[in-house]
Amino acid sequence: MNETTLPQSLIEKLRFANRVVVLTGAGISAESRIPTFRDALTGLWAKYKPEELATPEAFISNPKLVWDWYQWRCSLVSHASPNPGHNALVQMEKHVPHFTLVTQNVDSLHARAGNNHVLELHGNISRTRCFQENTIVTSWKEDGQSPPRCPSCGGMLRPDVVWFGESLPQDVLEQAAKASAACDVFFSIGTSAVVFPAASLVYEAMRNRAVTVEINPTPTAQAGELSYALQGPAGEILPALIEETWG
Ligand code: BJW
Repeated sequence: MNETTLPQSLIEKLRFANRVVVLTGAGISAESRIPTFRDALTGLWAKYKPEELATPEAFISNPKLVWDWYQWRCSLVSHASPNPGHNALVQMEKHVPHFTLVTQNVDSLHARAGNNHVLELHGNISRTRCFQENTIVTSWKEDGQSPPRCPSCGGMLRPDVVWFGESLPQDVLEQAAKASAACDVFFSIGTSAVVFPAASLVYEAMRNRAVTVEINPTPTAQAGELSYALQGPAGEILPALIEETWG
C-alpha cells in the first residue's frame, strides 16, 4: 500500500458514520485487469483515444469501429472478476447504516461482488439499445452486420452507456446528488475526477461539511481540496481500511 498509514481520525469518523457515499471510477476495476478509461489502449486499439470513441459523433461517423470496440471491452468485462477493492465495499455496505454506492463504471463488478444497490451513472455495457428509438433491445438477428440492427425499426444498435454530450439518467443522478449532499463521509475511489457531473458530487458532500476521502495511486487535481488523499491501489487500501475500522 505504498506504506500509507491510515489516519486514525478517519477510522474513528467512519466507524461512527451514519451516511456514507462512495463514488467509484475505472481505477477500482484496474486490479480486475480491466484497463482504466484513460490508460493508453494497447494492440488493436492503440491508435484510438477512448474519449474520441465514446461520443455519439464517433458512432455516427464510424458505427462499426465504435461497436467493435465495445464488443472487445464487453468480452474483457465478462471474463473479469471482482477484486479485493470491490469486496471491501460489500463489507462497508454491511457496516454503514445508510450506504450509497455510485459508480461511473459500466462493468457490473460491484453488483457481481455483492453490493445490493448500485447507482450506475454511465449505464451498463452489457445492455443494448436502439440508437434511433432509444429503447432497450434484448435480442436481435446476428446476420454479420456490425452494429446489428434493431428488430423493431431496423436502426443501429448501440451499447446502453452514456457518451460525452449525452444526459445521465436523471433519476440516478438525482439520487446520487441527494445522497452526497446528506452524507457524513464521501469517498472518491479510482477516478481521475475529470468527467462531469460525476466529478462534482464531492462538492455536494463538502457543502454538508462531510469528511472527503480520495483513494488513488496518483493524486487527482481535487486531492488538495479533500480531507484525506490516500495514495495507493484501492485493492490494498480498502481492505485495510475495513479491517482497521470494523475488523
Ligand atoms: C486506481 C488504480 C487502482 C488506477 N486503485 N485507483 C462541466 C464542466 C466541463 C465539462 C462538462 C461539465 N458538465 C458536462 C460537461 C461535458 C462532459 C465532461 O465532463 N467533459 C469533461 C471531460 C471536460 N460531460 C458530459 O458530457 C456528460 N454529460 C452531461 O453532462 O450531459 C449534460 C451536458 C452535456 C453537454 C454539455 C453540458 C452538459 C456525460 C459524461 C459521460 C462519460 N462517459 C464515459 C464513457 C462511458 C461508457 C464507457 O465506459 O465507454 O464514462 S467517458 C469515461 O470517463 C467513462 C468513465 O466512466 C468516465 C470517468 O473516467 P474514470 O472512471 O475517472 O477513469 P479514468 O481512466 O479517467 O481514471 C482512472 C483513475 O484510476 C486514475 O486516476 C488512476 O490513477 C486511478 N487508478 N489504478 C485506485 N488500482
